Amino acid sequence: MVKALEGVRILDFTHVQSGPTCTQLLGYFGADVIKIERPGVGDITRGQLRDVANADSLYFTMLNGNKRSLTLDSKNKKGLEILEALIKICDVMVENFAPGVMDRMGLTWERIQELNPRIILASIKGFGPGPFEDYKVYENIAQCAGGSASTTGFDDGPPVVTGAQIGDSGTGLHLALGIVTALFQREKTGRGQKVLAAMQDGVLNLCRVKLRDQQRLAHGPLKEYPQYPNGKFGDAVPRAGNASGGGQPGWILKCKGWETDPNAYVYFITQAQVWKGVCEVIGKPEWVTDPNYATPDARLPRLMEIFATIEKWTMTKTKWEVMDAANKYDIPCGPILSMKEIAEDQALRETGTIVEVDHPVRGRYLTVGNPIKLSDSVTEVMRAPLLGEHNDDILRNVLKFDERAIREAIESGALGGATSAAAE
Ligand code: CAO
Repeated sequence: MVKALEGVRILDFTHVQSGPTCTQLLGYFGADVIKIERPGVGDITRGQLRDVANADSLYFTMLNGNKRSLTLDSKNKKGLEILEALIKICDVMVENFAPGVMDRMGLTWERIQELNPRIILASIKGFGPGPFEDYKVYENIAQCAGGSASTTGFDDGPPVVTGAQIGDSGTGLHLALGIVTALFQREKTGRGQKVLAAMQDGVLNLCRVKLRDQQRLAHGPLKEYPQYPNGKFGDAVPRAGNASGGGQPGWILKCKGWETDPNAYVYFITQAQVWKGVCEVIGKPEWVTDPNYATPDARLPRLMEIFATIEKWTMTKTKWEVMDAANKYDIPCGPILSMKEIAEDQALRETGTIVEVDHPVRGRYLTVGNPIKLSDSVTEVMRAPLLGEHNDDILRNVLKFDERAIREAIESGALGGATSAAAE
């Protein structure tokens, strides 16, 4: 079966998390991803948070599946020559270096276009054009600058960052969409273009409901926020704890075993359409007609009291029992799943969302497969490459170098020392 992006060749000059998530996703869809790494060290994540001595870390292996690795010193004359030869035959070049790094390598947009006018140059930066454009950025900085941290956490506590990597992996996703869109446009124009995804912009895009609330605030209190009706609203959107961002009030409630299990909780939603069911399942049928509870508007000022009552019921059941009982009434609710529970989840494995992969050095590991399912393009998750594992393969089969050219490349030091072919 032909894969969606088969025939698309990606020059992957990314590192750490944001860029690699983007190119891994393109690899899942069938693109040929050639990852360029600095000889000797490679992507810095290979050695970060190591759990198995001398083996590439999970940080690296879970972000770099479905890629080939070529070690290349871009500051070596021959190395730059090889890089430029690859630019000529690739459809997309992806990078997430600090601002100015590509220009310092001599790879300006003008030079890249000169080499290949059809190429798409896709970049992740921390900030878009403006006062901070030259700054380096990591995940949590983007969460703070994009509006997520100021709106996450509880009202009486400090701003909080979220475990979901919305700055890195979130921006990687944005960039992937930009790339396939540019490829689609190239079908009509024949030209490449630059694609930029700034991490601050990506986080803000995911926080757009909070910018919505910022504007609503000018017209009165945010009635679905826990601050209403007793707390105070300032001039900026406050942290809303676990309140739902939409029109259906929700909160996280304790379940049976919460005293010892930190994840014995459930997210419970009191959506207007299922209010009757909520009243029945928690044993409060009188609330269906009681004017203090019967309508969404009547409930808004007493949401916390309502959730406290619902919690008395959820605390008598496990999160799975709550989910089961609530869904019988079509009441949406979410068990708080630990990473241990997710890692062991059979259904997620069956759909390929969690995949177990073999690795020659570290042994078997779990990774997240393709979260986007296409009916006509099956994802096969392949292990991450060893550093420089495909040096020979790429010179020989992609760049079509003959024996002499390969020898010259090796002798120039562009690929690093003899040890850079780590796969041997
Ligand atoms: N051969 C030779 N040199 C190479 C090379 C190669 N194959 N690959 C990289 N380098 C060099 C670069 O040329 C650069 O050198 P100069 O500064 O001398 O020009 C150097 O490595 C460092 O690049 P960098 O500044 O991008 O790396 P850093 O570790 O200092 O910063 C990061 C990392 C992530 C903060 C920065 O790259 C950045 O802000 N990127 C954009 C935003 C982003 O993606 N952030 C998310 C990262 S994931 O949390």
